[in-house]
Amino acid sequence: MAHFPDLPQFSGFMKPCRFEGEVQHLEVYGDLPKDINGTFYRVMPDPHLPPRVENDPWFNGDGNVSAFRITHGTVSFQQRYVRTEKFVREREAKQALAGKYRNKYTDAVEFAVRSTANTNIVHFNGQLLALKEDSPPYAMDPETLETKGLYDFDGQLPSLTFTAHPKLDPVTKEMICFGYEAKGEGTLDICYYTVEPDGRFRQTVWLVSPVCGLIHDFAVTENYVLFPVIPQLCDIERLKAQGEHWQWSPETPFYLGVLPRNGAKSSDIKWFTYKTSFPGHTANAYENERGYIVFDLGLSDKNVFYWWPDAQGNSPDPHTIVTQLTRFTFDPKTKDLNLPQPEILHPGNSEFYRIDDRMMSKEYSHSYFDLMDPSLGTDFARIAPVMGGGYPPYNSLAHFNRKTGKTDVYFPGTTYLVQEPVFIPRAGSSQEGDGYVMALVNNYSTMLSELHVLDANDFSKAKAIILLPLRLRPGLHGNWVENEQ
Ligand code: V55
Ligand code: FE
Repeated sequence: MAHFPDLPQFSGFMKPCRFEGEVQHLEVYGDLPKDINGTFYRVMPDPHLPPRVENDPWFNGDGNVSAFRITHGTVSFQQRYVRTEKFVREREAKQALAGKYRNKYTDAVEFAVRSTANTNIVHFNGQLLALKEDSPPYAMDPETLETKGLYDFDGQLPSLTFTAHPKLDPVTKEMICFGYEAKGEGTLDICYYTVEPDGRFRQTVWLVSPVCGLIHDFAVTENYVLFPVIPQLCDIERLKAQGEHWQWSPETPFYLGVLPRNGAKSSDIKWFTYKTSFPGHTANAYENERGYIVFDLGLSDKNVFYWWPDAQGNSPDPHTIVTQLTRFTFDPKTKDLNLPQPEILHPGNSEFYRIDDRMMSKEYSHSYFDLMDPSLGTDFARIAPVMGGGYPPYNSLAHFNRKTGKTDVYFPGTTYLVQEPVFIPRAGSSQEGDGYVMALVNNYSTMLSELHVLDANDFSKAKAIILLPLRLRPGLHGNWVENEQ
């Protein structure tokens, strides 16, 4: 096939970008603070060739990494695809060879590793790790974005998989990780592991999940790790029959695995349950003064991944899906494994929660996230024809302050949607929430991308708007890396 399918996920703003290269001196409007010095790395699923499977979901595109380097008020941009085995072999073959999302039984050739490296890009121990949760990381050079290769931590990686959401401890600098389907597709095995700042593995604990569910994000407190299982289940027989990797299971509760963070044995895991729900991205978790776990995450009562329906083919109308920032507070030592009723921290339809990362695992008050609030005035009639589809849209950035209960909202305008924010600490300040918030913004009137920079304490307007001469496809995750790192 010589072009992308005429489907929402390949149309309008969702048309694959596929650009590699650099642009120096991006246009800057407003006042870009001179004390922002570092690089914003982010990754988007961006199919480099038309897919083998026509209705291929957004989640299956090839990882294309963008780097925005900011120094003393100037910005340069670079973008490069991760040279995964899939990318390299397909480029040589001049056609897609990998088949369905996470189903090797639909491939044209046999791959050693099927990673698309499209979900997150994390800086650890001097290299960038491009992550897809079905595989080990790919390592990249932070300066050149050259792919160094598949990275198994010099042979230490015990799991076939590595989460797209590892946590970096701001104090010990260790990386806390896990893999699920860790002994192969359809397996119940979870592997929990932590890596010292110099790359040495410190501990590995093998766990067994009650169901073969999707464990996308997780959370870490001072003394525990939490594994929220999405009731989207994998079945190896369905894979062999060339079916979908995931199927929504309305009979399956929301399982939350709770494991001591250090020195645990496999049998120490406790599986708490709550009514069938969709746990989205986590904001943070910590232990309160009573020793209870406080766990903040996005929670929906519907199947957020509506493109993977249940066994009967049912899935919700995307317009009816709402995710809310939700707080579970519970005693990790209790024998009652039913989670108590959670509290809704913010009523809006939100996702992509970020915090001041220095507060990871600690009691905190500030979170920053994407919000969809149609009452803000988005001109849907105007943008709908060029929006494309297959992903959940958000029209504003929110700053929620738990201490005051107040939310500030940044609305970039009637023809814009936003991507995931990142928090940038102000140089020289250690106070939580003192800094900037940055996010890529899709401009549907120019059909180009913009980087909007806000003062974290003033969401009334952007401090600076950085224009790209390009349209970047909606991405998943990114991170800010200070120059001295
Ligand atoms: C997610 C994203 C993925 C994936 C599994 O956002 C879960 C959640 C971009 O790929 O493969
Ligand atoms: Fe994610």
